[in-house]
Amino acid sequence: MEQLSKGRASLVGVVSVAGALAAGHLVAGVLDANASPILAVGKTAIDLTPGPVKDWAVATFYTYDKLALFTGMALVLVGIGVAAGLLSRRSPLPGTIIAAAIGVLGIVAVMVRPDVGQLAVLAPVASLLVGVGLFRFLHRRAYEIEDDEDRRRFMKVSAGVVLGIGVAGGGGQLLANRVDVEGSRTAVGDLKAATPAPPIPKNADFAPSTPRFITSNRDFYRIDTALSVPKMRAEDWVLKIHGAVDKELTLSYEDIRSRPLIERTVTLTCVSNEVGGDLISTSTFIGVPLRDILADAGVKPGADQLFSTSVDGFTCGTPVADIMDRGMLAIGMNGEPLPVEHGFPARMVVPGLYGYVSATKWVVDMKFNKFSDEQAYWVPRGWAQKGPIKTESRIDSPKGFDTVTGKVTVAGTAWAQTKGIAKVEVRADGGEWIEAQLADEVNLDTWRMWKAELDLKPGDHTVECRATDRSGYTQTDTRADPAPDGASGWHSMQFSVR
Ligand SMILES: Nc1nc2c(c(=O)[nH]1)N[C@H]1C(S)=C(S)[C@@H](COP(=O)(O)O)O[C@H]1N2
Ligand SMILES: [Mo]
Repeated sequence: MEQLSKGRASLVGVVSVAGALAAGHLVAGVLDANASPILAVGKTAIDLTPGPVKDWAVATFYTYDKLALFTGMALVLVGIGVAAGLLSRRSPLPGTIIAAAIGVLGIVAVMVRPDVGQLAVLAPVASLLVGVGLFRFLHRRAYEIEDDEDRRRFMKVSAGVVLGIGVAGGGGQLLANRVDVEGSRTAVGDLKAATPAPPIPKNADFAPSTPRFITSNRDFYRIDTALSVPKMRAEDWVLKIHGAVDKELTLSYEDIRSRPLIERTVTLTCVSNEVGGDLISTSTFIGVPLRDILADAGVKPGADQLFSTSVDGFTCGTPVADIMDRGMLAIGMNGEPLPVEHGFPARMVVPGLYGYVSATKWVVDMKFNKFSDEQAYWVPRGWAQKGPIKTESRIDSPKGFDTVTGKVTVAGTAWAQTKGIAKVEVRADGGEWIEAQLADEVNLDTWRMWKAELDLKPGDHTVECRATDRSGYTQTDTRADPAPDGASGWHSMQFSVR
């Protein structure tokens, strides 16, 4: 045969790419789930994504940006497979070189990750060997086709290989999931605080015009760079506290759980939240004040940053003053152990600071140093080193472009964590500001719901809101994008009255 048909050449390329990934995924499943070349390539892609693209992805897909990432990766990989095949219609050499080059990239991608052990490099090595071997094997089979008999045999062999890929990939996935983190959560059981949070008053929200005051664990917003949720059992968790301290500490889950637990109702907010966005939720967290734990370590006076690291290598820099004032090591949310996506076994919570500078999930390492010594994950990516939450408010109803009849109740949410909300005002069509009625205040670290009745004539209207916090500051109308230190501006909503 002179050269392979385009279809057969593409098939050889795509099947080889799939085989390489499946082999790596299987080996990673045995050794270390985080070493899977699929995850390593994806995580490296996330880490290298320029800030604005990442913001756009978060804004567009919210937490589904991972699905988009995987879909994009799949399309790119199929494209590479097709290209490798088409370039190799006469000789297997171009495809072999491409397969080897991608394999080497995979090895590098795994080696530069801080969160995988040294053996993990065997996963992309398996990918490289299987990718190159499979490509050459299938290419030869395809090249040797001379009659219908050969053709049938080639299709059979290809089908067998695809089946093998499915088994290897699925097996790798099963092995990766064998860490029984849900079993560990169940074994922890319900968490009871020695010092419970005061009960939430019935008039703390205006649901269904506003969200419920407490967000259920299932509905709590989720933002993280983790492609696959880190799976760590409580019994395997250790927290290391070191750096500028008098005494290094290594704490187990039991060490934390056996302390007198406290409960605090806190509203968490993401710095990526747009004006009017929903990357904000409220929960009653259970845990231990960090101040108490750190008393045993003795933080040296020169340290101004708590540099924390999660089991998957995310890092976060928090001012020591805020940690000592109100930082918490949380192990539970709303009476349950933390859900796995929200940081089981343990995370940090510091009211008043955006999540990226305060709320490390799956936290395993706390180091004390100076802000000038070391930058945490988002800082070199264009976000501010300090991230206090801005006083903001949001209209929750009516929804945009709703048609309402009769008197209009405008309702929403306002927040100014650590300061508290003193007043919310609403105005229609640029007219007079009207003071809204506030729901019961729960504490200064949580959001506060509001509502106002407006008498509006039939037709189209635009309503705006603005909050004033207890320090006397009224939220600015100056619009700012989320980057570098949080969005600002008045939220507005357009709707019609009939
Ligand atoms: N390990 C880890 N912790 C993390 C992050 C992350 O990417 N990895 N993201 C932070 C950000 S940006 C926010 S807003 C909060 C969100 O916490 P949640 O997902 O529980 O709502 O987690 C913080 N903690
Ligand atoms: Mo965030």
